[in-house]
Amino acid sequence: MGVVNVTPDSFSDGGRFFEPARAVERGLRLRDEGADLVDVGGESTRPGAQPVPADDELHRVLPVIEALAKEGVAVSVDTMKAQVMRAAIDAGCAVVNDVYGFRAEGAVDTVARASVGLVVMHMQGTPGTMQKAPHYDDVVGEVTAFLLERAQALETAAVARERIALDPGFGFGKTVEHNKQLFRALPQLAAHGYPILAGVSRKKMIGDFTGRLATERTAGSVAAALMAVQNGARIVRVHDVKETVDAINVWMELKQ
Ligand code: HH2
Repeated sequence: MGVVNVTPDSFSDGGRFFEPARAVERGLRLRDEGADLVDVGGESTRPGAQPVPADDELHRVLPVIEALAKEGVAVSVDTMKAQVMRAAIDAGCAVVNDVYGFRAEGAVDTVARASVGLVVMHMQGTPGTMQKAPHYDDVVGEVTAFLLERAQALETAAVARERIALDPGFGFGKTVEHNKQLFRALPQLAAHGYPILAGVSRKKMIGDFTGRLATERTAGSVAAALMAVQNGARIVRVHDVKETVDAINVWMELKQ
């Protein structure tokens, strides 16, 4: 999954793809570099980010989704809002990626009526406050229980199990230690049978391990994506598609 942030303030590429034409160009390029899915978002969820009104978010993402879908690109929309989900589905997106785990009012009903794929992510708190003091008694147990509960809520609303992927939400209300524990527990999470998505690309954790700025974290991010796949992730959400695809292809050829 390649990332296209149609935002002025995303943490690693804010402003670079805010113009619709540049966002579309970016999406096409990521597809050509080997992304099976292009994730279009209009609201930054970086720590401290402020919410964006639904109308503004729609104005940002809809033209980009429409143009990419018309070009045959499989598009996911990265949103927490039912209104945006509905419009994005009508505009041709194939997957709804919700960092809020379909807890917003109307979200479950909206996606239950469609046939798109769904990514359920775990977040403790909200982007505005989530990194202030993340706390868990048992991070792996609590995140797993949350994800299974949300998958169950979708299935109760008649969403087929095959449509659902789960994501522990690296960096969303988690310390580096929480992220490490979740990363090592990916095989256990995958054992529940849902495809797992992992998003670690350019995140603070990579910066902590390498001492690099967000724009210089490609090699660290590729290493983490490759390890996520080895730990059972079926989808990796990345900014650097070409490098990640190369790494995964080399690993697939050389592994036993
Ligand atoms: N991370 C970000 C955004 N959306 N979705 C899923 N499913 N998993 C993630 O880990 C994830 C996500 C944050 O990254 P980015 O989009 O680059 O930054 P920003 O939120 O600042 O736009």
